[in-house]
Amino acid sequence: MADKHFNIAVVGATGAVGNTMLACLEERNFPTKSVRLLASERSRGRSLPFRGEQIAVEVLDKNSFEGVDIAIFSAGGGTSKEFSPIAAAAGCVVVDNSSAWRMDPDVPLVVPEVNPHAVAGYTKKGIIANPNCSTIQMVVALAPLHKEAVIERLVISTYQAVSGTGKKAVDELEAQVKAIAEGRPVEKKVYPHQIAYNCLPHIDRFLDSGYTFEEMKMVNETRKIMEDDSIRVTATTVRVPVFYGHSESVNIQTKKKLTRERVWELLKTAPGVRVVDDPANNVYPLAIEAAGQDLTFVGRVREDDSIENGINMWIVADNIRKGAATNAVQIAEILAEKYL
Ligand code: 25A
Ligand code: L14
Repeated sequence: MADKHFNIAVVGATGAVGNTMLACLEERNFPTKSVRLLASERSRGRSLPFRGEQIAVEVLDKNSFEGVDIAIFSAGGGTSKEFSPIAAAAGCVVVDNSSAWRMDPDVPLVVPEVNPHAVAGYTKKGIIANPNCSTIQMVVALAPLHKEAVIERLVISTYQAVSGTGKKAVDELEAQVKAIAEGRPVEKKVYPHQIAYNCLPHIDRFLDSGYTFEEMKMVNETRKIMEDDSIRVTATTVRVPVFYGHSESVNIQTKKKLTRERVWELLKTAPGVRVVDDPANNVYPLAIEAAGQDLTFVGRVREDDSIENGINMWIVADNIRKGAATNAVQIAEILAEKYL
């Protein structure tokens, strides 16, 4: 792609994820010709820095995509549902971070370390979906194990940071911690319960089954990205008072036996993974250390002798970076290098 350069639009540029998308485009030296920043009416008049320049934020409308090659969306499901088809009709390829298109059979759901070939399917609707943050980091770590030993079942518990809900939730946790320290009453607007010094077994809406949408994303998206509908998955997703970085405890049952040493070996050469696993020295992945990084960190690898061919591990990544912005920019890189 040495001489090809692209007109890029970032929709939801002023949000937590949108902002980080700009940082990723800059850090990774994405070959941009121009960058257009789009957001809602609330952001009118703002500008954001990109490569040493201030770029004015424009209010998103149906004419925003003229001349744009790739539009990266992170403005929520409603905005994506309405504007992705408009952007695609204007001839640009959409990389969408919302949940709106992920399970559409005509929209590829891509994690570049796992199923980069799926990008080719973008031609059907002009849209590529970026998976849910918890799913992305998990499949990065699981794909090499699945390839070697065939994963049959996953039992997942997550410990998810408030930044997944956006800036307003980061502000809420901060304000609650401060209020408690100063002996003032706790105010809650974003979550139905106090999140400071608490754990909420509740992410996204509840379904009649008793599961949450977030839990079902982990079931359905994992199968779609790993291209194997036979993998059985059950998840409990939990919000914890952490600002950045999702942690996950994953119990894995495989068809073929994997030893702890073999898992380490497979993960040490896996793209996008860093093994952090020296428990004797108190070394294991931590959310505060993953924050700001693009890799997925894996540790606490153990054989689970309570089942046949079981492995336990602890998987941590920055939910705003690998869980959202980094993964979306990596998809745009594949488009730029191979398809546009
Ligand atoms: O549908 P989903 O997938 O479930 O996603 C829902 C929400 O989740 C976040 C994202 O929030 C999204 O809105 N999100 C999605 N995927 C995520 C992921 N993988 C994810 N978060 C983490 N990981 P967000 O806060 O990060 O970003 C929101 C951005 O979208 C812009 N936006 C919203 N509606 C829009 C729109 N842009 C165009 N058209 C629309 N209709 C939004 O811009 C933001 O950039 P903004 O202008 O609405 O907000 C700009 C500034 O204003 C502050 N603000 C927000 N709400 C209010 C507010 N200020 C005052 N009052 C408010 N009510 C914000 O802090 C921001 O700085
Ligand atoms: O990408 O943590 O589907 O509140 C929706 C809810 C991202 C995170 C998605 C949260 C998400 C989110």
